[in-house]
Amino acid sequence: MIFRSPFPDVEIPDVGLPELLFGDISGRAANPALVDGSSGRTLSYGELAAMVDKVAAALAARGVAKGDVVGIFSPNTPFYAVAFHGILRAGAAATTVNSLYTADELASQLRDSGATRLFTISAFLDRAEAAAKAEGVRVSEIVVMDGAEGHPSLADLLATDAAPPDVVINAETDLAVLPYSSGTTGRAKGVMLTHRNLVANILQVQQLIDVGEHTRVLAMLPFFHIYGMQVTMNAALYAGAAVVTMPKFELPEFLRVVSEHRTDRVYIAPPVAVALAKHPIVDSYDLSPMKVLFSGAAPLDEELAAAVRARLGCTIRQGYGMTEMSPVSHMIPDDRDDISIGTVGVIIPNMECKLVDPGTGEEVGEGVPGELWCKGPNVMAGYLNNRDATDATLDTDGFLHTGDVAVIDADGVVSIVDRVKELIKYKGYQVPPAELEALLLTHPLIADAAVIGVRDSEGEEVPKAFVVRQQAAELDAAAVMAFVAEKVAPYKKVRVVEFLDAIPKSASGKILRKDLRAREN
Ligand code: 4UU
Repeated sequence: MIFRSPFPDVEIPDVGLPELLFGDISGRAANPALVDGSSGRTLSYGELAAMVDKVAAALAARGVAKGDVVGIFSPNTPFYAVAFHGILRAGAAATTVNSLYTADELASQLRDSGATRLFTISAFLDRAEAAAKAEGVRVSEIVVMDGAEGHPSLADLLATDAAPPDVVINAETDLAVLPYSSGTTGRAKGVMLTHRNLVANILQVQQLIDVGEHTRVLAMLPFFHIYGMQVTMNAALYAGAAVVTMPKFELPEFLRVVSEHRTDRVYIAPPVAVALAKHPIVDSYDLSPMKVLFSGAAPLDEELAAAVRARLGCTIRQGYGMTEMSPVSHMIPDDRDDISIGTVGVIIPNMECKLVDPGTGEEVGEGVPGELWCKGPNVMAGYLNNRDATDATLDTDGFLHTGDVAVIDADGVVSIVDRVKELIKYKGYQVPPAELEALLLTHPLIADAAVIGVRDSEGEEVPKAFVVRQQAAELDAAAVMAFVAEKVAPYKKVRVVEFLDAIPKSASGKILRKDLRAREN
């Protein structure tokens, strides 16, 4: 049984993303496009579009062309958007890197994506330089946006007299971005999203949300992650909103920016809702400008959301998506107060879904949980250089197998109820168990290891490692956690350790994660 969107299809024009966003800004050239939440420094739409052209021209003059990949390793600032759209405007694809990555994690993504240039900021230059020197990394130049000795700065790129290159984007086939996601299994992989994928998703959500030139969006979620990139940056710029950037989440600064910059649409992941519901300092700020609080990237607890609504008097909405879907497939439209905030709402236009029993492979109907499969113009082209992973995720009918278990009710409202994939989400960030398992196995005193997500006392999902010690080895939980913490971004840390005599495995040697999960209940 196919479930369709309750909305009619929207038309997806055959244009590249920069063309969609900046092709006709004549009516809004003087309006604010990006505002630095810390300094208040503002780029108007006219300035942004001109800078994007300059960066594209400078990159083209340096030999960057269609088919190339350029990395961005930076926190959210207005200049992130300049670099991002300059890269796409030059015909290259942007691979966006998590700001918390260690030099080794950064090197892996640069190597795998084949990036030849990297944009960063001076505060991240140590990690960027170390990664650029790593074996197999092809980065030949690091642009330090705010400037650093021995590297070109963004100002240097903007000083070019060259005209923007005459690249013809084939929206259907040309890659726009290569964010990394582990998908349903294994390590992080490059997700090939075309211009059409990104353009489609922006237009698919547009009529479900009240975002326009009157809107001020808070962009605290990182632009490197698909949610920040597409929902808070690109969809907002398409609509002509002002995007107020924050480099990271800190509660007092977040509250100050909402109140002083009067952001009326605020995008968050669920842990921020916990702070908004409970923290005493919330009362010290005037949060009345915040009209809509939108949550995604992990399950939002309905009671928690209701507590935030009661305390702050704002409208709460939820969306569901996945990097591989550019990212949105379901959301609660702005005007649907009747839909429970504990659900992810309805199927967005141009998409269809199936629910499939993970045990039997049979399609199920209303009211019965099944793995959610989705199809639409926003679904990725595949994983970079990884045919097997692509084939395991995207079927021959074009349905993406999400690895999430959902239920759909008689009104077409969808709830996410479980996950059948390995992926762990810590505060909305992806933690791929396969990566931690491989790292644990490099420890000389560890014979075998498996990692799953468990709930901590606050209900937050955290990575737990099951570890088999080498014979007679002395190794305690603290040592295991310290070993991992030293090598990975902080959000990937193992937070619980249990020692076992053996890791449960199938005959073919696959870790039986469901047996490990069953031990937890
Ligand atoms: C339960 O996290 C994302 C995308 C987030 C997003 C998308 C559209 C947020 C708001 C929005 O409007 O992408 P990934 O690739 O990092 O992680 C995808 C996974 C999903 O497969 C699911 O397991 O993150 C989980 N997830 C959710 N789970 C994402 N959103 C939700 C949600 N409820 N609302």
